[in-house]
Amino acid sequence: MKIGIVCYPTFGGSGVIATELGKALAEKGHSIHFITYSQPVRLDFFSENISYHEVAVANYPLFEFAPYESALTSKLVDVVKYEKLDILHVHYAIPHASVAWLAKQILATQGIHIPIVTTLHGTDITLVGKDMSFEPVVTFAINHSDGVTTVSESLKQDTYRNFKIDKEIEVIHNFIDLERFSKKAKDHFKKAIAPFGEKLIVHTSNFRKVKRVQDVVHAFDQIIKELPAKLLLIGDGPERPAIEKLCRDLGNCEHVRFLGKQEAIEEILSVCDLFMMPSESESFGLAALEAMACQVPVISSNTGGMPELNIHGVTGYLSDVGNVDEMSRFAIDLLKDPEKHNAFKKNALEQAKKFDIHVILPKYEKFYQKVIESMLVK
Ligand code: GMT
Repeated sequence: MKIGIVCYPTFGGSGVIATELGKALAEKGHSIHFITYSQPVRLDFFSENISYHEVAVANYPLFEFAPYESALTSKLVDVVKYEKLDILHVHYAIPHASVAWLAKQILATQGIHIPIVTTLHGTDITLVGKDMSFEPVVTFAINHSDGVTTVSESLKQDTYRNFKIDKEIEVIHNFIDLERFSKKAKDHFKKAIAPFGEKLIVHTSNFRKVKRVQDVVHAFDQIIKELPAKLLLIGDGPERPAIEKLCRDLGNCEHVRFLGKQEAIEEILSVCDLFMMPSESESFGLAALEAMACQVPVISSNTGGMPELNIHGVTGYLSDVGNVDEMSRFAIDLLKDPEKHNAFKKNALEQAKKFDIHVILPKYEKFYQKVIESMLVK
């Protein structure tokens, strides 16, 4: 198939999933066209089956806000038409789903009928999408997509709850490349960062409010009262100054390392003992899946799709959002019990295998086929 993929080309989960999906589809022989405003971060190699089309927005003194959506629409029309795409797969509803719909209308006037698949990723539904300033557009764009998927059952239910949707939604979970994300022998790194055998607790995110990184720091503060540990905070974002201030106020800065945005995250995860994800809302929790694939158990909130991934008492523990005391108790209990910890590490990997890219990829291929065929019937 010739597939166009539209996504945010950043470190965010939706961009990562879209890029990895495109790369895997290309490996299977499909012809993939990424259409984004800059090169996706994980698209860092050459493949004969992958093309990248950059969306450039013309600057003009009249524009206070650059009209990205118009530029993206025109680019989609161009790529679909000249590359003769079979299907367009857009990730994240805002603005990609409505832009794709407009491109589809323009193409229809030229006798080209392109099917649109929209994948909803989380905050496009649970946070920003339901805001009054976006809701009518999101509702319309979902209802007018030819196929809609969500990355968890929970997100599917949230979509039906928050919007008036008359479309059938298919759940296709996030996935993981287990060749890349596996436990690597990086003991020298562990020795450097935890020279006295301290336990390593890790959190990765974009440090937005929704991630509640401060809960990680508070929980960690309780953990180090019980056992020697270090906290690795990976990523960056708007809450970083507040998180740093909290460490200073709690007086635990010497045990907390801010590692910034990291590419080879699997190498760091490989030496960690526990992953924490206390998010306010989380449609799936791709970062937790990456940790689990590297045999790191997860302490998370029980929000959104987290219970579909993290199994309470098996791969880690789930607590109510904000229940920092319970999260730290679970962490201490697990880190002090080597037998249980080892069992959870193995369980985490077994659970991650259910989301192996080789299991999930055919579901997308089948879904594309179904959507294309349903268009032919019309
Ligand atoms: O978590 C973020 O803030 C990034 C966001 C995105 O859209 O890039 O991630 C969402 O999509 C990921 C991939 O499908 C999911 O694994 C994350 O759980 C989801 N984030 C939230 O729902 C907060």
